[in-house]
This record gives sequence, structure tokens and C-alpha cells, in this order.
Amino acid sequence: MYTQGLDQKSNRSDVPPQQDDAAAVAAFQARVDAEEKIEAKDWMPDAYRRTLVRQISQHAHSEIIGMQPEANWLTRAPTLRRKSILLAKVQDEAGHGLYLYSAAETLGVTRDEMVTDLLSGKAKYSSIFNYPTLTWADIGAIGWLVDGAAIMNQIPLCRCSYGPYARAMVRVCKEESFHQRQGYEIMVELCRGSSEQKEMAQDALNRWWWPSLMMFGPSDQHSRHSAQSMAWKIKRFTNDELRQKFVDVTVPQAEFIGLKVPDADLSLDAETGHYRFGEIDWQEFMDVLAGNGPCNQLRMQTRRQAQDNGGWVRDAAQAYADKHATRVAA
Ligand code: FAQ
Repeated sequence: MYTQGLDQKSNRSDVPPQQDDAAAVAAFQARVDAEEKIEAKDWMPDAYRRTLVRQISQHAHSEIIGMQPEANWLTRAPTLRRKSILLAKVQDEAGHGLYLYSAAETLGVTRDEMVTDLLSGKAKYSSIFNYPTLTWADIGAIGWLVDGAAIMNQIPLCRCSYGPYARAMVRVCKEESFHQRQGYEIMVELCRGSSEQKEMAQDALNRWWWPSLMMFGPSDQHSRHSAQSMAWKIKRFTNDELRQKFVDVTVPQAEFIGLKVPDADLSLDAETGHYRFGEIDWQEFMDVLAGNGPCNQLRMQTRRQAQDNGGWVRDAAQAYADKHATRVAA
């Protein structure tokens, strides 16, 4: 899926164009504008490649770190059915991380390099995963809101100009929509339950609403990459456009189950049909990005420990691969 195109004849000549070759840059942009997919072996500007490596690896890291908040409830899920669903969901997130690392590898970066950048703190992962999961309702809220926001952002990525990323996103989005529905179903059940259960659902919505809106990134005014990424058709909508779509879809879902979105400024604009919503606390967003969210340290500590614990598996796999290569060569 990711390497499609590697076995095809490349569209470039034997001598690849220089990075400052204006004709090559114009030809590349013309292909993007014509909605052609750019494949791994095609010539591309270095900045396009770097942008994709940054975004895809951040996305992969988010899937992997994103397993932690939900894994926190695997041993405490209220029923066997809920436990097996949650286990499958957390495994799906690991799979998404792997598809995405593979997609990024087609751009010439290695898995080791990406993981090193994550563990050193150089590479980002989504701000949302630095919040704690305090109650079972948080598992419902994550599926409903976090996976809901992820789908809103990722459906357009299925049309990304870079083929391997676009193709990886198709399956990811199918799985994320199942995740979203299972999360909403947890919220529906809690809201139909006792008053304590409904309060628990409301409390989870109160804590996850604003961080979910932050997932879409800084406002368009402050998004440094959006304009170029839109021109390259990596992004199809701006951060604010996607955030607005998410609010418009999600507010009626909250109302349907009798929950109140924690925003005093929320109102439906009858003229546009869109919800107007209050100001996001951008200081909180910046603090989380700077490593000072409620769980940043814990998430990284857990990830580093997992990397250390898995060292012997990687060593054994490498030793086996070396032995196999030696036998084949002999
Ligand atoms: N958190 O100029 P922009 C999921 C950074 S997957 C942290 O707007 P861009 C599934 C940004 O990287 C969730 N950093 O940047 C799941 C840039 O940093 P840099 C992840 C953020 O790239 C569910 C700087 O701010 N999804 O949830 C955030 O054009 C449940 C300037 O921002 C993706 O990664 C943030 N929220 O747009 C898993 C989707 N927002 O490198 C487990 C793909 C922005 O310049 C459980 N990514 N930044 O230092 C994207 O669509 C884009 O990269 C955006 C940001 C929209 C995230």
C-alpha cells in the first residue's frame, strides 16, 4: 500500500533536477494542481519532503502515545465486552502508528530516526494525549470527541497529494469512525443510566471539550504551515475550517444525549447555520506544546521505558536477520 509506485518507472530522467531548478518546481506544482498523486520515487522539492516527514511522523507518534490514556482503563473496563472493545481499539491505534511510520519511511527517513526524535523531545505529538483519563466516561469522551476530531482532520488527508500518506489514511479513517461510534455509544449509555453516571459523562465532556478543539492546531492567523501545505494539497482545509466543522457536527450530538457543551459563548448563528463558539485558551495550548501539560512527563517516561524494555526484542530480530542474510549470501 505504501510502496505502490516503487516498482514503476519514475517520471524523472537519470539526472534528477537540482532543488533550485525553477522548471522542475513548476512542473511539480502543475502535477499537484492537476490532482496527480506524488509517489515516493518522484522528484519533489526538499521542503515538501520535510513537511511530509514532519506531519506524518508527528501523526504516527500521536497514534503511539495516544494508546496510553486509553490503556489506563484496560484493566478497569466495566464489562468483558467493554474490555475487549477497548483492547481492539488500542491495538488499532498501534496499527495506525505502524502504517504511518511506513508511509514516512518512503520519504527516506528511518523508523529509528523518527523514534529518536520523539524520545529526545524534538518531534511533537498531539497535545490531546497529555490529559489524564480520570473516569470510565473519559474513554467514551475520547472515542466521541478525540476520534471524532481526528476523523474530521483525516478524511481530507485521504486526498493528500502524497500517495503513500493518502492511501494509509483510507484504512485509518475507517477504523477511526468505528472508534468514534463506540465512544459515543459509551456516552449514550452513561446518559441513560443513573444520575451519577450522567454527571460522570458531563464531567468528561467538560474536561475534554476544549483540548479537543485544540487538536486542530493554532488559529489560521497563527498557523505557520497551513498556507504552503494547502498550496501543496497536503492539507485541504485550514485548521479553523476543520475546527468549525467539528463544532457544527458535535454540538447537536451533545444535545441529543442531554449534555451541555461547556462554553457560555456557544450559539447557533441562524444566518450561516454555524455555531459560534468562545475563545480557546491558547496559553494552555502553548503550555502543553512546551511540555508542561498535565501528563507530558508521564507520557514520555512511559514511552522511553517501553523502548528500553523492547530492546532485547529488537536485538534478537536483528541477530536473526543478520544470520539469515549471512546464510543467503553463503
Ligand atoms: N498538538 O502551522 P500548524 C488521533 C504544531 S491522531 C501538537 O498549524 P500544521 C488518533 C505543528 O506540528 C491526532 N502540536 O501546523 C487517536 C507545528 O509544529 P512545528 C494527530 C501541534 O502541521 C485517537 C506548529 O504547531 N493527528 O488523534 C498541534 O500545518 C485516539 C504549527 O501548527 C494528526 O497529526 C497539536 N494539536 O497543522 C489516537 C493529523 N497542532 O513542527 C489514539 C495530521 C499544531 O512547526 C487515541 N496532522 N501543532 O514545530 C495535521 O493535520 C497537522 O499537522 C495539524 C497541524 C493540523 C496537527
